Amino acid sequence: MLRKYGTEIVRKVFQAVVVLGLASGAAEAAEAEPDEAVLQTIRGLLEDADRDMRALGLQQIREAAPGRAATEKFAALLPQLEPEVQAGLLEALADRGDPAARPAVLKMLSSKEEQVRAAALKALGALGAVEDVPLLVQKAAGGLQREQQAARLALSRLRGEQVNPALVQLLKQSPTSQRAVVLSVLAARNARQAVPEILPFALDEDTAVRCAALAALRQLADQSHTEALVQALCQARNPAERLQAELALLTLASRVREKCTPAVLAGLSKADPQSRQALLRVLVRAGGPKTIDTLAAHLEDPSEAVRDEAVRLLCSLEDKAAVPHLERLAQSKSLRHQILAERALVRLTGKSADRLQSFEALARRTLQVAQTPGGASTPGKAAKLTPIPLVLPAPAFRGTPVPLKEPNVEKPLGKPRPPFLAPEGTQNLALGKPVRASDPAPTAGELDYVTDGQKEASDFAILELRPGSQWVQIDLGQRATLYAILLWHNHAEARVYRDVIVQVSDDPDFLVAETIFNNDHDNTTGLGAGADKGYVETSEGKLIDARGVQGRYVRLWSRGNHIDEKNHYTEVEVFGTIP
Ligand SMILES: [Ca+2]
Ligand SMILES: [Ca+2]
Repeated sequence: MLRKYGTEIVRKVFQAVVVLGLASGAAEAAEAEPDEAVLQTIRGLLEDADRDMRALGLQQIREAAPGRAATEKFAALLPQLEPEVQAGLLEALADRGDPAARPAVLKMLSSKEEQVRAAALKALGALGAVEDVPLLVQKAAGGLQREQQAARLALSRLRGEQVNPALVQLLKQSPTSQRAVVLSVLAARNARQAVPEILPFALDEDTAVRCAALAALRQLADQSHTEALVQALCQARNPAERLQAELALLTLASRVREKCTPAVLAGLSKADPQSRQALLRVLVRAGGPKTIDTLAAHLEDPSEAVRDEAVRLLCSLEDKAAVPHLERLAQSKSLRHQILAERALVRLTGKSADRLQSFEALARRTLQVAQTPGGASTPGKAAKLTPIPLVLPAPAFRGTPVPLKEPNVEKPLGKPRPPFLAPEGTQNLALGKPVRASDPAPTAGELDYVTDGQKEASDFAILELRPGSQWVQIDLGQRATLYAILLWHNHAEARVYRDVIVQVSDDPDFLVAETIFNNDHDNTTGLGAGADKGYVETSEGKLIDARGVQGRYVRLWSRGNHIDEKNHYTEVEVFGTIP
């Protein structure tokens, strides 16, 4: 291994190993005065031109020469080193974990080099004290991006019983610009005891603060805070905030189930139509015997939007007790309600799809006249084509084994996918957009995971829906021209998801829809047989050509995968332009 180095380096390594080896015996007495020869050797390694020699020196700082006196001598080297080595030494001192280095680390915060300042901020996470909280908050809210991230990380790691109380104190006193940071840090620190102090900020004057408080409460709240979250939902001043409040309530309902039902029902009687729709979704998530009766009562709601939502939710239940209500809806005057009810009855009771198909044919005739056609549009000749900007997650496995027994699966390309060209200005329109799913109570994860930009393979970042044919649906907020859809189910393993179908529509219930991908070759899902091939899940995701189709909603179906019956989503990106 040492062959690549010259004899000079071999000699230095040999010398260092001898000196450090001799020292390791004496170093047991932790507070002993450090061996001067050891310190000199380590210093020499840090100043060496060779990268591996410096790494050896840093390794020694992490592990060798214990004790406060040695820490102080190592820390005293900081001002004399090159910036890159300073950053490395700061990291090594943090790993060493001796707070004796703190004064020297604080001095590095005034370095001219951003990487050094960021490394010093990060090191304070291990070496800092409660006194550093205000400074770290200031840097996490101000500073350059790298410093902000480092300060945030340090705040989430800082130890000591006084840290959370200090953060709560700052929450009350700090300027508005810093409050959102303090709130997210309290959430990252899992500071449950801070919830009473966080709650009032869910109704703060400032939108960013309200959203940060709701995001923190999503993580920290328990059933006793349901009423406060319902109030925050009902008082939301814009769609983004209402979405945050709903997600906080949905996550809470997944955790505490029916225990949150009384507060949700109480809120429902006073809420405006938009909040009523959200609260009905929360109620279904919580489950319990009152769900069906409450939904049935809202079939007579004065607001048409709430009535539609009650129908959708009733039709999403896996509960035969809903069947009598569905049968009544199937006889109603609304074509939308008839179709939704028939779809649910086919799924729940196995009844024939004949009646459903005649309703859907009627919808195609009537709705397509009312709407502008949703078909593909060819971009104008002037449109310049350019590769769409893709950012791929890290691969979770090497190679792409193909499950041999799975029918209709394409062979992996065996090399990176070629760039996909689309008109200039094409971007991911799905990021942060609201998501709904056929399963109103996912087994794991949350709806916003589908469009939150996090696409690394992780069990903690996956939405998991019940078995059977299930879908997720993204609301782009307005009609768009779509060129590509990039999706990841669970790419931690080489799974093949079954019956993947992707549709685009202008209608939230897909009464009329354009299918842009379908590998259900034997029509199990009942949306028609598709000619597309199955594929093996990888970190590259599946890129589907949307061919310029227009629509506001994108719906993605699947029916389990070749390993288990579950339906997973890590991320969906929808590349397009707003006309
Ligand atoms: Ca995600
Ligand atoms: Ca099939």
